[in-house]
Parts: sequence; C-alpha cells; structure tokens
Amino acid sequence: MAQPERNIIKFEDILARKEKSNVLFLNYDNEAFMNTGIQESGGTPPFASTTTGPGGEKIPGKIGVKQDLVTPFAFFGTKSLFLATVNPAYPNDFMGKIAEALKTNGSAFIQAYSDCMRGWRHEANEAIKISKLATDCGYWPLYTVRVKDGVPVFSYFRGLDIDKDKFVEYLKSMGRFRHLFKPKFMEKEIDEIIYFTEQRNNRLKGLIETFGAEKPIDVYRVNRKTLDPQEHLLPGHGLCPGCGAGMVLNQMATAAYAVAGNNIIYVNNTSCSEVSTSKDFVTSWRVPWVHHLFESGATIADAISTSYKILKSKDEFDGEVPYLIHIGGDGSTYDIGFQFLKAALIRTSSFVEMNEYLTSQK
Ligand SMILES: Cc1ncc(C[n+]2csc(CCOP(=O)(O)OP(=O)(O)O)c2C)c(N)n1
Ligand SMILES: [Mg+2]
Repeated sequence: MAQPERNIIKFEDILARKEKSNVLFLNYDNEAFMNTGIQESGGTPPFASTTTGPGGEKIPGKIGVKQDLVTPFAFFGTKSLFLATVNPAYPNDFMGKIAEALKTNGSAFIQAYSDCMRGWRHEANEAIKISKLATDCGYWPLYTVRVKDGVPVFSYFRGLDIDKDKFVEYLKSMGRFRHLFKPKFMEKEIDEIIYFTEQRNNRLKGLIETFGAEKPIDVYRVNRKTLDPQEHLLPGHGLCPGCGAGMVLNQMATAAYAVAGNNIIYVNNTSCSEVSTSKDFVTSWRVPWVHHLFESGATIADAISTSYKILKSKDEFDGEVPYLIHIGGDGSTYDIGFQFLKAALIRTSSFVEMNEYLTSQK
C-alpha cells in the first residue's frame, strides 16, 4: 500500500492567515481532579489509582473507561470547528495546533496531555520521558479534526498504533499503576487497559479512513529559535516542579503570543492551573485573566468574545477584538462543566459564525 501523504504546515503560513477564532477551549488533561486531592474523573484511565478509587489487590483502581471527548465533538454538526489532541513532548505539533486553532474561523477545542508527577506518582524529572512514551506507545494519539461547513476532516501526526512493550513500560513508570504489577501481576487488568485504548484507536483509524484528509499526516514546521519568549505568564507560579500543566501553559502561551501579541484574554476554570497562578491575590498573568466558577469558564469566554463584537457593532469599541482562550482541567471538562463547554462550543462554532452581524465585527 502507498504511504499516506504528509501535509506540511509552516508556522509562518499559519500566522499569515486571515481567519480568526472566537474562542479556543483548551482542556489540560491530568486525568483526575488534582488540586482537590486526586479524585477520579471521566478522564481517568481504567485501573489508575486515585483517592476515590485506590488501587489494591481487591479493587484494582478505577472501574470504568477513559472517555473519548474529542471525536464526538466532530459530529455535532457545527459550522466551523478545529479539534485536536496535543502533547507537550511534541512541542512543534503542540504550538502549530494552538496557532492554527486561533487562526481558524469559528472555535476550537484542544485536549492536552498533562503529566502530574504528584497524582501519578513519579519523579518530577521523568515528566517529559513519560509524556513522550504516552504518545509513542499509542496511549495518547495526536490527531486533528477540521470541521468546515459541517464536514469533519480527520488527520493525524502519530501515536495511532499500540506498541505493547512500550505500553507496559508506560504503565510501570507510574505509582498510580503500581498495584497492577506488585504484589502480583494483574494481567487481565493490564490487557483491558490496552484493549480499550486499542478500540479507541481503531475507531480513530476508521474515522480517518472514512473522513480522512487527502494528505492525512499533518507535520507542523516550527522554527522555535525564531519564536519570541511568551509574555503572558510569568515564571513565578505555584505549579509543582515538572508539572505537565506548566509545560502546557508555556507552549500554549508561546504560540498564542506569536498569533495575538498581548491582545488576548484568558478565562480559567478552577483547577491547579488557576489556583497556582493566582496565589495570595497575586496573579502570574501579565495579560487579562479571569477566574470564574469551576464549571462555567467556557460560557464566560464566549460571553466576553461576543460582547466585544456587539460593542464594536455599536461603535462603542473601535479596537481589535481580543483573542480568547479558555483553560479547564479534566474535572471541569469531562464532568462538572461539560454542558457549559458543549453549549459554548456550539454557539462559538455555529451561531456566532452564522450571524453576519457578529462575524463582520471580528
Ligand atoms: C461546583 C464545584 N464543585 C466542586 C468544586 C471544588 N473543586 C475545585 S477545583 C476541583 C477539581 C479540579 O479538577 P480538574 O478540573 O481536573 O483540574 P486540576 O485540579 O486537576 O488541574 C474541584 C472539585 C468547585 N470549585 N465547584
Ligand atoms: Mg485534572
């Protein structure tokens, strides 16, 4: 069979695009409610140990699946939407997708793999090694869906195939899966994690086959040496050493700074990223940043973006409408807050896009 073709996307070409998103919704997935004490979420993988489902010989951690959030969003029937998964161990792919999301009409949802050394129980300096392994073993595939006028087009970068040896190495590298290996080897549970991951990847492969781009492999070319350091988030914050969310925020801000400069507003759901960047009434953010309730940041981000367009239409604001990024953890994305996210995603990718009164104000 012929090799699938690669779609080379240059960072500078993305920056030159005329399109502009209403809101980018960014979920950093550390696979549990971390800042409140490592409780299980819809993003927790099967058999991972959390404080609400501690792993041992009798109960093997989480009983249930890791839900697939991204692909279902492709089938809401929205007008214009950019969907992708990212991993900070692959920074070019990560930053390229953030930039493309901000330079796509409608809105975007990006889900970022986000290591948590504390909740996953490993040394801080292993975060990048483990993050890279997550994609290389097939656990965290990197893919994209571009929805244009209601038509979803699937593409990918890497991580669609399961490498069983690497998968086991991945599980073994974290304390949250230790009970699967000691005191006895829990083969059935290990096989089941791999099985459910493989089913998810098979669904994805089927979608790429059916709704695939002509050139289905996306490769972002980013000359990182030429990128200016981001000015959105200061290094002074309370995230743990090696925190995946810190890497996610830094790469997100680097790409967002290249696109938007400082004309950007962040909205942050309650989470590690929020509490750690707003300690003792001192914020780590140098650009406007809003903390709203745990569950409703997506609504607020949409409201801010849309309000600017309305003010502009009334000649009450004559500047450039700011870019909006909403940041939420897995707890506030999969579970509490899902309905707010879903509604805001549909509004910003459909209603706002189909309303000429608003699109003409961008
Ligand atoms: C309605 C509501 N329920 C519960 C809480 C308490 N709470 C604040 S943050 C949080 C967990 C956040 O988990 P996640 O979204 O995964 O972010 P992380 O801490 O892992 O970064 C919880 C339960 C709250 N603030 N509001
Ligand atoms: Mg979390």
